[in-house]
Amino acid sequence: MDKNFYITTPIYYPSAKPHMGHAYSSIIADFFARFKRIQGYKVHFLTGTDEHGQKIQRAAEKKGMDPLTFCDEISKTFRNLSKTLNLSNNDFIRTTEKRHLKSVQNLWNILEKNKEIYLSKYSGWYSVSDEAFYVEEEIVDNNGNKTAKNSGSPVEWVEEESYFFKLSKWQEPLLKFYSENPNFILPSTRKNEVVSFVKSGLKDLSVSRKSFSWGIKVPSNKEHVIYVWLDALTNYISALNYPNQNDKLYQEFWPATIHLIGKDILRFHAVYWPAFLLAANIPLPKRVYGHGWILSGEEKMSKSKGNILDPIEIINKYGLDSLRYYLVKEVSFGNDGNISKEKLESCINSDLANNYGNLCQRVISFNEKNCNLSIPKKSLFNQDDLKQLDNFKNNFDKLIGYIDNQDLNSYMNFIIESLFAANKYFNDQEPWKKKSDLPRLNTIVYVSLEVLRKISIMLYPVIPASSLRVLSVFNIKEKDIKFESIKNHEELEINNKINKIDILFKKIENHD
Ligand code: ME8
Repeated sequence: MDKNFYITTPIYYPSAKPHMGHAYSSIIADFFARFKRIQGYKVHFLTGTDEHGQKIQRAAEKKGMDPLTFCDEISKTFRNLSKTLNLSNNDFIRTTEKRHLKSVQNLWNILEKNKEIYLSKYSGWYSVSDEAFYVEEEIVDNNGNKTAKNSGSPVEWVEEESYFFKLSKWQEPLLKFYSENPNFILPSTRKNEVVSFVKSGLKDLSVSRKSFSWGIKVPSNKEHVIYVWLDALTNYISALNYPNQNDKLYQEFWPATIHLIGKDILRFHAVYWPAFLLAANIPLPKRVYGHGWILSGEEKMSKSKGNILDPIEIINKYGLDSLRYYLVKEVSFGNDGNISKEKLESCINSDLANNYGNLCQRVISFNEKNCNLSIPKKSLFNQDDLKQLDNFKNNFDKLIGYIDNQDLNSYMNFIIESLFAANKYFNDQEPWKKKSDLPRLNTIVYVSLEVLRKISIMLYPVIPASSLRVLSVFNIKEKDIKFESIKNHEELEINNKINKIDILFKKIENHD
């Protein structure tokens, strides 16, 4: 079995500070990376910033800065956000780095050598905000203001000499690839959009620009800079030291297991990127998952719309794990989702404080009073006990399947139901009435602690810091977490000491 797992986020434009949408993609990618690590995989998790192109050049000009200084500054805020979000990324790539430049120019040379690129002239619509070319049918005219239909971004007319990539030639091979690899594009509703776009006919793609200079130069013609998407997409292999295909990282992790992106950039990842790779004889990634948008009201949250919710502000007020939990659990993965302070507060109260926090607090304080903060000596498990414990073992393969199919919501529902069941079990068993039957009291506490351990392991990818706090009750360290261990009923060693824990999640009493 392939035990390597390579996951990437989009590399974000440092044209403005990061917002909740960026945090969302990164947190979800982190969830998968952490899950796969505790499942025993060797994981490479990449994120970074996409720093070339006209959009960045203009943003820098607006601030009166040279583009690199501008990028240095804002890229740093994305790097800091990775830390604030407690991302476990192995690398952070910037497209202004030398390793990337070398990789992009090499890919370009191969495409040119393979006669996949030719010089001609582009005339058509271009959106600087999307860094995308559009055909007439993709444009709407609102009283003379022309915008792209799908994104609403303004477009401008461009006419200039340009290199073209022979995208049209790859239409049939791409369709064949999609049909042979039905899970390459997910969710499947989005796959249908891509397939019909490709079926409707692919035109050759302009892959260089001449009218500005902020980018990677075409090696054979320094008047042109390479189209920012050809530049940006290559980050996924330049971070693995491409063009050195014998490099250990490249060998271990290419092709990528999953490119996690927002649905706005699916065409670039599911059409252009595989076409570039096919043309250069490089293996294709295994999956592209286009998740939905975080909306602000009914609209996409975006820098250009100015309706952003600052993740830092939310984290400062509610804590990181509350935000991580909300985004993983409350957004139906693959679809658009909403975040508001009210919804976040109600989620913190019902799931984190009243369910997880409550189980943790009551079992540990009961243990303190009755079992002297140690793992009690259990006796034989009865049917009620086994029902709690077996649940994890019996559903183990199903849970792994949820993750491998990116069915986050089923995974989360399982956790929530298990938490309810564990709280109910503790209530129904009434260990406080069993003081004259210590073997039974001890067994109930043992089972409850085991379930708390299992659920905390399941929650590790979602809320790593809080999960680690609970696991530290049992002296379990991060490096020792094994997902597989949720199958075992007797991991906790009798008589081992356990540690007390402060309130995990405070209930939010009233709005301000
Ligand atoms: O497109 N909801 O960068 P970008 C959910 N540099 N996710 C959102 C979002 C929202 N409201 N807004 C942004 C680029 N995102 C290119 C990518 S990759 C080779 C180059 C997330 O800064 C989502 O993942 O505009 C989306 O695809 C990405 O940020 C776009 O970030």
